[in-house]
Amino acid sequence: MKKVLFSMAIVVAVVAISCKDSEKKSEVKEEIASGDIKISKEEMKRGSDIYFDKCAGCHGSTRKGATGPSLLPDGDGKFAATKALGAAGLRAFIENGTPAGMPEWKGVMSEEEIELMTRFLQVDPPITPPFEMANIKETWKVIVPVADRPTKPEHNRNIDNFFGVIMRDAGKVAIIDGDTKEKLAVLKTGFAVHILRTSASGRYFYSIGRDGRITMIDTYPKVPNIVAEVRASFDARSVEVSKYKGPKGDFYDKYLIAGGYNPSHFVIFDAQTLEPLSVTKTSGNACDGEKEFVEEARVASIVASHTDPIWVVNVKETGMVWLVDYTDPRNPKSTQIPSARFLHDGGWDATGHYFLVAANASNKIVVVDVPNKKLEAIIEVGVKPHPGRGANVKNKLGSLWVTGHLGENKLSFIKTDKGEGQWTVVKEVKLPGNGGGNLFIKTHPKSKHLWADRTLNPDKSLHSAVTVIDVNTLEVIKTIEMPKELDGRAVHMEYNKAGDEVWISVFMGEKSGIVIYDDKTLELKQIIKGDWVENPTGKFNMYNTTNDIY
Ligand code: DHE
Repeated sequence: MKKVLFSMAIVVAVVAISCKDSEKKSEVKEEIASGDIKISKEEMKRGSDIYFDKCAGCHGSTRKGATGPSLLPDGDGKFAATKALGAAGLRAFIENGTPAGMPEWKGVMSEEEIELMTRFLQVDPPITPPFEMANIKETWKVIVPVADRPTKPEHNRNIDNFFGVIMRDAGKVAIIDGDTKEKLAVLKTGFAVHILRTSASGRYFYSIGRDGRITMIDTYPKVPNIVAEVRASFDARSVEVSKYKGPKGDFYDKYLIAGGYNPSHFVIFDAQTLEPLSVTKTSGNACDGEKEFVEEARVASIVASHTDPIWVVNVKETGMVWLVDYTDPRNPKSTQIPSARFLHDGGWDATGHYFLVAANASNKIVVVDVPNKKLEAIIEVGVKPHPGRGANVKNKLGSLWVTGHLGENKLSFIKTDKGEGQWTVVKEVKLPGNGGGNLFIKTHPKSKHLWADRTLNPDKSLHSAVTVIDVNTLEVIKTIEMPKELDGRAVHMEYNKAGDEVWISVFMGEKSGIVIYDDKTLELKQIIKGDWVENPTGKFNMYNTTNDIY
């Protein structure tokens, strides 16, 4: 992990996770032999698990390539055949990485794992079994039926200021009272939870893991509990609720959508019970070039509109933004907007009219006019933009939406106001030191500060710190080292409801924890740590997540 060039690939590198308890992800063939290559059934299973954990994020679940090249025995006409590279060639790539952004795996993967992967990658990829409506239904469990759930909170706590915190490697989500900082529950949610979203009424947390498992957490009982579970796919990153209430109907807490990496589809559920209602495949023509048909078209971010009964579903490999109308969830109608490849994460501008999403492999931000269902703009930014949901600030330059970058040291401020300069980068800010590695930024309408992490920067002094920028002057005002009693990388900031505290995770080191800063004074307020705080990643404040405050 030294000297690596940063790209989305490294995200996978630094999050090397054991997948032992995950369910079967691919069918394992009998003994496989291809020329001189021999690999047993057990090795094939182990190779599939290593590939799922460390490689699939960039090279695609079926090895057909994504932000990284394909890894097929006979090539795909664009990239070299793995058989032609042979064990020595593959080993060179795995051990040393590439200038294009593949990280060095030597020292991260064991010698035995590297040797196995040089054989695994030379034989045909395992066949992924189907995962369709019938399979999804088999995984559906209602643990507390709706009729048995409390109709009002059984406590006097302030649910709006509850935080759901992901303990990624433990496969758990902690619910913390943001007012008192007490741990209320630590719930087993499944393999490597990726994100949480909250119900439109601000009552439930929904988690989605990299194994596609959705867990629904109720905050009304004295001790928050899991009330339903279902699995949407083998591999997933996004989940979102319906957030529209207006003349077209009341959809608060009605439907839920989950996006699949593998299979490439989205599934709509009843948001109260998690009963699956429909599955829609996202494979299709790419937005550019020769109208290439893309089978593995993974669903990246999904965000709900507050002004229309619509989810914005961003399909990575095709570069298509789907606007999915959920008024008929068993037969959803979609408008597909061609944009740019490869779509990843994004969020709303301050008006909630425009959705801005990173096309990270093409170094662009795509702007979609959601109510009018059309592409508004495509903006060139820096190398590998990674906004998270972005951040909205207002100053003398106007209303600005911000993205950071994985591959370059800069934050880009995009003007979103109508008039001159709209949809252009009006300011770029350099963070301290060199190299990219910024994953997330965050602000709050009541704050004068914008916070930025450097999680994937190789320099310890940068990845264990966060930088604070004044939103009026856009000057860097302070870089804050995480407290010495913790050890790891600082990742992902979240404000409390009042907008006067910032919570930051410290993970991937010897001593993890959650660090809370006073947003006005920038002084440390509290460290939340203990045996139950295991590699925390994303933190989601109930009120801010429900209302898309960032
Ligand atoms: Fe994430 C958001 C995909 C690695 C923590 N991540 C997202 C979203 C996508 C995504 C598509 C947007 C979801 C949405 O808004 O609907 N992330 C991926 C990957 O494919 C990738 C690169 C590699 C992988 O195989 O998972 C990846 N992500 C990471 C990490 O290494 C992080 C730091 C820790 C982890 O979970 O392994 C990480 N991703 C997060 C977090 C968010 C996220 C905390 C939500 C940010 C928010 O504020 O909304």
